[in-house]
Amino acid sequence: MAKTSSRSQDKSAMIHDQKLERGEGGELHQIAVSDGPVLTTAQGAPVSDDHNTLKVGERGPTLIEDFHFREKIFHFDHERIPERVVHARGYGAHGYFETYESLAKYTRADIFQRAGEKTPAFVRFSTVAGSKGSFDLARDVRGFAVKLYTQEGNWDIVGNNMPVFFIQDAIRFPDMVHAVKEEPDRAFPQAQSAHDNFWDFISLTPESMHMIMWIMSDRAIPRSFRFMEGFGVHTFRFVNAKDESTFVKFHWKPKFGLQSVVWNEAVKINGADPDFHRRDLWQAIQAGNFPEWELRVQLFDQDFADSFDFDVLDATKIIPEEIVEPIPVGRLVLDRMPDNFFAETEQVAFMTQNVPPGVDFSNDPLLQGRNFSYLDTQLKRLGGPNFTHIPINAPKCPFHHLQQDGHMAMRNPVGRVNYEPNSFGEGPRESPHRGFRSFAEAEDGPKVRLRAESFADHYSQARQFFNSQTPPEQRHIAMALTFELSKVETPVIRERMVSHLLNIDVGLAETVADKLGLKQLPKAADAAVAPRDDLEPSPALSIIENGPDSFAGRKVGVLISPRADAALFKRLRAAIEKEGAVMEVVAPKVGGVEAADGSWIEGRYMIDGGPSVLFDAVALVLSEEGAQRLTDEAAARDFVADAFAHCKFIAFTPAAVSLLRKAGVDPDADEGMINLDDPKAITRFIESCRKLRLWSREMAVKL
Ligand code: HDD
Repeated sequence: MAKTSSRSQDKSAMIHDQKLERGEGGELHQIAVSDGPVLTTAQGAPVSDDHNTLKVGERGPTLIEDFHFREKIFHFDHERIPERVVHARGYGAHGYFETYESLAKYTRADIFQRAGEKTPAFVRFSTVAGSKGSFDLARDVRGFAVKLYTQEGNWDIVGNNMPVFFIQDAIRFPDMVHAVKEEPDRAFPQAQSAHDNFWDFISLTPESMHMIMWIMSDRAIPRSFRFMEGFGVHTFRFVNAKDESTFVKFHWKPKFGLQSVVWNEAVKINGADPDFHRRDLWQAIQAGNFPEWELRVQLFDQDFADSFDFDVLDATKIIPEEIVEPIPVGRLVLDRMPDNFFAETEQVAFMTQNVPPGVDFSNDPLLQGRNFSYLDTQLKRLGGPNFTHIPINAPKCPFHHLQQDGHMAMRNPVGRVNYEPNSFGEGPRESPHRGFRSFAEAEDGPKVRLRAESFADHYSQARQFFNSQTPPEQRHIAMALTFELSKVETPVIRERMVSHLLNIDVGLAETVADKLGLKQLPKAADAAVAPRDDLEPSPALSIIENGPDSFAGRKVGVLISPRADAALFKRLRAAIEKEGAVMEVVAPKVGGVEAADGSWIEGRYMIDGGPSVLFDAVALVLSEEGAQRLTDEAAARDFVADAFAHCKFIAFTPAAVSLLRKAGVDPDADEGMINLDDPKAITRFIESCRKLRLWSREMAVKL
């Protein structure tokens, strides 16, 4: 019997390849496909049949000779690379950095020499603890890693959306990460810090207390990557052409202001759309609404560092923006999604040690340790030392070095000379003038394993952070601590945490202790340095104080019913779009509804596929009959009840009152409930939405 077969001989195949094509009216048709490029093996051999392995007879054993099958499965078996040990789940985009003015006075970094210069950039946002397939709205730090392809080498600012960190010395990082990740015997919880191991480690690590305030705040549940800040965290150095150094801290400020969700919303978003942040970035960039951040730098000299209340080398401390004002130096715009997620976002390798001439490190012991870890991890993750040959990691400036061979070498030297010095006058040479020169800081001292005493105050800035929050934000911190600690099974760990909170804010400690059912308050934790209460609150630390001044970039979910008022719907859409926001329509059925005037209103979601947690504000454009029907649907009642409980602005047609009431929402509850019966109501709705949430409602709904 002949060993070859072809799909034309395939008796069981009933379905032919199909392709979608648009007809003249824009409608999609399926058509059969017969031509297109010929499928080949990776070696280029054309393939005759990709659906059937090579067998002896129709029902006989498969032959090992089937090289196409073996190559296909072999490659599939090796599709995965190890996920990042932290920051496994991430999403990236391309863009550019535009320099405002020359910073030559402070740094010789080429990127800061010429006003208006654009430098290509790639940014990857991430969560820290969860695996690659975890959900986006975990309570977690967000990674904010920026790769700038400068004319003098790649510069990576591998930062987070919080300006401080859990630990002061890199040697503690593996313990901290082990503690937060799923517990090793049971392999859960996934992407959560709400478990014993994490809080055990934290409660035994007072240096983490400032970071704990950040991570229990709404900073840990951002509404969008587009609405969060980024920070380089450490103190770095700028070095100018005269080899003079200035300390620098990097801050990324989102153009559209800060915004977070509330915890009850985050929990529901994770079910409704686990890819909420990814989808948001994708949609914004595809729609041409390019996210943007301003880079601001805090610059200070040794005298300031010596006089500052805390050690500038301690990554658990900030320098309040009110003390050293961040100066705007450029803007980062993200305007293109990767063509391929794996090739770019997964394989991108960020490394703190990637700095160009003019940028240098400080002695921050966390940064010094990171400078080892990031190179090391890429070898494991990307499988060899040639990961800079992967296009996303390659510099975009001219480069010449003498490194060669190794796994998957893609760029191989030509010619005879692969060493220097050499007598042939070939090959690259060092440039003492242009090359990277470390700042010549004088160092002298005994070798010790010690933590400097200047790192010993663990509570003062935690207290300052708490005192800088608005009342709703303070409540959210208390609720987050209560939630997290309620999941801790070991009572002594819960108590130990409350003993730390007593050093931060007694009211906070009391609220949490009460919710945790503690019979009495424990003693305050011993503090190496007494917590200070003379630090001025810093308004820059509040999200609510730093929100946007427009509703641009946000989303309104409009719940619509059959026989709705089409003219009102159109006016609403026009007003939302004029504000630079997006409207998405939620309808009782896939496809949309027929309005009262017979026109068709296209729907984006069915109600249970488009719950109100996906939107920043909602509008109910319902007919009497439509509203009546919806009162029977749990998803419709939840849509309304959740929007109200999450303090969102709700606009509604008078007919929607029956649904509101059935959902337990009083249509006259507060100024966040906007009845669309008066002609100016749409304007009032949009103006209200600029505030994002009606926080004064929060006490009434007891979130
Ligand atoms: Fe880290 C990844 C940010 C401390 C070791 N880190 C990683 C990423 C970000 C940060 C944003 C993801 C990069 C990407 O998208 O590929 N890490 C931070 C910040 C820290 C910090 C802001 C403190 C200020 N990290 C830190 C320490 C160590 C590491 C102290 C080890 C000593 N981090 C790593 C790593 C990762 C990483 C294991 C995992 C994957 C990778 O590097 O490429 O090397």
